[in-house]
Amino acid sequence: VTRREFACLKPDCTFGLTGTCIESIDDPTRKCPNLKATDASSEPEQQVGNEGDTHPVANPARQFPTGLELGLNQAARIMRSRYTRLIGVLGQAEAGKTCLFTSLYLQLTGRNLCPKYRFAGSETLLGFEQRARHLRDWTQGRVPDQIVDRTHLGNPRSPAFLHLAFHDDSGTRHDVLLPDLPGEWTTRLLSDASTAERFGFLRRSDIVLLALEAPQFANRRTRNNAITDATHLLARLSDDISVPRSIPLVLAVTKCDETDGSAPQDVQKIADAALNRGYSVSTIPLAAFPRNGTTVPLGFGIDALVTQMSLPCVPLTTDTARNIGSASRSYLKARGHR
Ligand SMILES: Nc1nc2c(ncn2[C@@H]2O[C@H](COP(=O)(O)OP(=O)(O)OP(=O)(O)O)[C@@H](O)[C@H]2O)c(=O)[nH]1
Ligand SMILES: [Mg+2]
Repeated sequence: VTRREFACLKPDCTFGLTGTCIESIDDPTRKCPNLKATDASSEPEQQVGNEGDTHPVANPARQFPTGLELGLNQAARIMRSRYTRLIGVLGQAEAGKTCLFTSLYLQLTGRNLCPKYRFAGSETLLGFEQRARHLRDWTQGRVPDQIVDRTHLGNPRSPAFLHLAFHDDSGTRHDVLLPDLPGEWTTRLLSDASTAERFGFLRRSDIVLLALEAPQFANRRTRNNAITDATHLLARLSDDISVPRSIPLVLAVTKCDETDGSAPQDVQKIADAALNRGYSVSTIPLAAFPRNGTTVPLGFGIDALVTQMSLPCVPLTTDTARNIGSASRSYLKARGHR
């Protein structure tokens, strides 16, 4: 029996996804009273959404997903049923994480990435549509000031995932799970290492995106803070969350419409810091929703992001990794490909 066939009744425990027991019980599959086997025959259907995700439903009657978001157990269910890439994301409030995912969804469903990538479905269609609703009011080509709502979780202590499936031009289907976390989680992680455990699912992810705001790195007033915070975040990632070196990091540099479509030079310091810690790292300049008056196209860089999500072992042209080859090999080995 593999660890993914278990789910814990404790709301904060992510064992179902991470294999880590919140109470550090030795051999939890045998000794933890809260851990329940969740094979197809015994797993009770869960409410989709964060609330109640880790509690079994008292009424065993079949419940249908709301399509808004997936909790840890539903994410684990998808990962069990087919090969799915888990995309880890970290980034402070307003970094542009939700906009990135919304743009990814709109680019795929709007057939803007065809013929290279085609939308193949989502188990969280309503969740994406809910995030995109302000954009539906987009009038006369003007981007609304508030593009998406700030992210709040139904259960503030448990991550929520969006699901997206797409085909590449060879016809291969890719499923990805995207955790849309509130920026407060990252901010809190910086000040309080004891919150690292709720990011435990990152240890099982296929790549980890660090959302860094280009204007913060370009502006002289904010540059030093941005560098300090991002470097500190890397330290938390490796020392406190213990993200394995085999998981590639992607510096998702958001709002690059404000920096002429390229990542500010100082972002390279973060790439170097990641390399020094033994990670392979790529940098992707992005502009999910460029401000009016810029020449950078809508969804700038999203195609590169999709490539990185679907082929994490292929270095991009903006790749800064010196050791991506060996990292990719160990990544593939860890995922059982080679
Ligand atoms: N210039 C520019 N601004 C953007 C872009 N994408 C997002 N923004 C702005 O950044 C704001 C915050 O974006 P969100 O996606 O909500 O940020 P977030 O990281 O999800 O924030 P939290 O949910 O609070 O953690 C948006 O309301 C936009 O005003 C972009 O491509 N260019
Ligand atoms: Mg958000």
